[in-house]
Amino acid sequence: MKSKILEEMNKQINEELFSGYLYYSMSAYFESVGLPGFAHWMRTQALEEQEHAHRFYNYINERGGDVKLQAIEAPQTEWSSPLQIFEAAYKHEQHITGRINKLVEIAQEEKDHASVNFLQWFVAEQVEEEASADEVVQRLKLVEGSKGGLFMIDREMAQRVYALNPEVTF
Ligand code: OFO
Repeated sequence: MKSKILEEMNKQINEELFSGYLYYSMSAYFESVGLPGFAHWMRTQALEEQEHAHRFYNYINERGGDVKLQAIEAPQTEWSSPLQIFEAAYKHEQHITGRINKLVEIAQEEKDHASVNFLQWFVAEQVEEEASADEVVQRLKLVEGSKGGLFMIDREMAQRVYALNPEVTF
């Protein structure tokens, strides 16, 4: 692998692990305000982010590059409402989409077709990541001010199931 794409993929491992750390922090906040379903949803999301980081880890190793882990930034720990949290999660996913697009552009510039191909999974995944955060934003807006509505969504959020994608080997 050329050094620029290798450096940016190593940075992406950090970005994905930070995403997981942020969602884990959001989960802790939901626990602290008595919304266990939202907390569970966020912990599931944190596990998915670990899987995303691991996809890059595996890919770099397969290509003969060296994985170099960097310090993970401390995440925010306080928010003012569930809506504010999901708006922040949506904004964060837009940032990650920007990162993935940048990686694709670098791989294209370097004519690294294998990396362009590898990154397509993430291009599609980011559409889902943004959509799922935005869907919760819209639902929370609909029930704003209604505790009953919030608890109803909390119960639904508790149903999320994490299934490790079989194509990712740990
Ligand atoms: Fe890894 O997709 Fe969210 O951040």
